[in-house]
Amino acid sequence: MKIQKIIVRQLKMPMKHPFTTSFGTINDKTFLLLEAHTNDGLVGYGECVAFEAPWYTEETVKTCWHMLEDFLIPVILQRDIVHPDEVGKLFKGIRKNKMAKASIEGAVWDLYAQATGQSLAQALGGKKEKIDVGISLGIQPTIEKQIEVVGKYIDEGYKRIKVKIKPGWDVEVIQKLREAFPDVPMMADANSAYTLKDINLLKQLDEFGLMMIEQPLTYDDIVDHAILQKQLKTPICLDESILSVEDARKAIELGSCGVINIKIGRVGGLSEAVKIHDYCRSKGIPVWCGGMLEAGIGRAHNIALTSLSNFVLPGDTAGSSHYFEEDIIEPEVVVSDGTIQVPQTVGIGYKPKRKAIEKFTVSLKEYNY
Ligand code: OSB
Ligand code: MG
Repeated sequence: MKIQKIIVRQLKMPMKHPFTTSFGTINDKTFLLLEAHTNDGLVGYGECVAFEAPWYTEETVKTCWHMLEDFLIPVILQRDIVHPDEVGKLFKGIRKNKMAKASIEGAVWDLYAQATGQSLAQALGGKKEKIDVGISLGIQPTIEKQIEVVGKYIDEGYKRIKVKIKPGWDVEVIQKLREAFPDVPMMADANSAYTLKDINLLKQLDEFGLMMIEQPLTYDDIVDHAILQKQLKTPICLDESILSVEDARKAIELGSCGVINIKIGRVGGLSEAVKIHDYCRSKGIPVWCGGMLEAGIGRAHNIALTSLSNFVLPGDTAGSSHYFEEDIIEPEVVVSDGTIQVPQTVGIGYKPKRKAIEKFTVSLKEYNY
């Protein structure tokens, strides 16, 4: 298959609730959406998960657009591509910029699934018909409010609750949540807010029976995480530190984590995500699918990936209505009893909603050289 034209749009979607992490607050979801057209009339979509500011990784909406326009799209247009695994190889001479790369690769996976008459899940080798989901809740203004919000999502049936922690918002919050919800599968995500100097505090978190503690230390570290993991019973889950299957191998060999959160954008695309999944399975390391507050296209890709067998822990892929008044796909992603049905129809299994896409578009550019 050959891609003849790519349209890059910047969308801005208001979020229902502000999302606060150890770094700051997101009120609107601003992101790039790619539409790739083949010579024989298929259209595939990819969502770029980079945020406006480089707090989670170094990429931003603007750096991604620059990389797409000046480097990545020119490599892809009119190139004969038989399988999406080839995209990573075509990008080999371009370092990092994983989220920008993943946005094109995602569109190519969508096209490949359509061209071969499979669902995206099937094309990736996923067998599950439904997936278990959890929810990631931002930091709330007060502990009382945090308990109320957690209670609401437990009642909705989510299979595990993740709360964000940061220095000054950690042991007491988790302790009070545990008192309120003694048996609920719960975990905490620090987004790299601590260092080994906080070891005593992190050891206190070890007493609450958390499923895991996500990325407590620096975003590019695997050495201090190994030192910390030796002193904790609770498994450490790495998020920011894992950008490739090689990173996963090194972290697992060092004993830096017991669990890995796989995000398609962070690792440069679905092909690398599947490799990490397979490697972790061979090492007995459970994985789950992380989230980037995606709109419908990215969410559909996460659902397809989560249908692979070693995604044994509930991920962060909540329903569309948790994030947005209106999503850009139909039907929207619906969670019932803490699960999402994996679409079995050809492609991503959800229809892009043209009207909504146009409504949320703030700028666009077409590439067909
Ligand atoms: O660390 O997992 C994270 C959102 C944005 C950036 C980083 C993270 C998150 C989440 C929310 O935890 C996941 C979601 O609901 O999409
Ligand atoms: Mg995280």
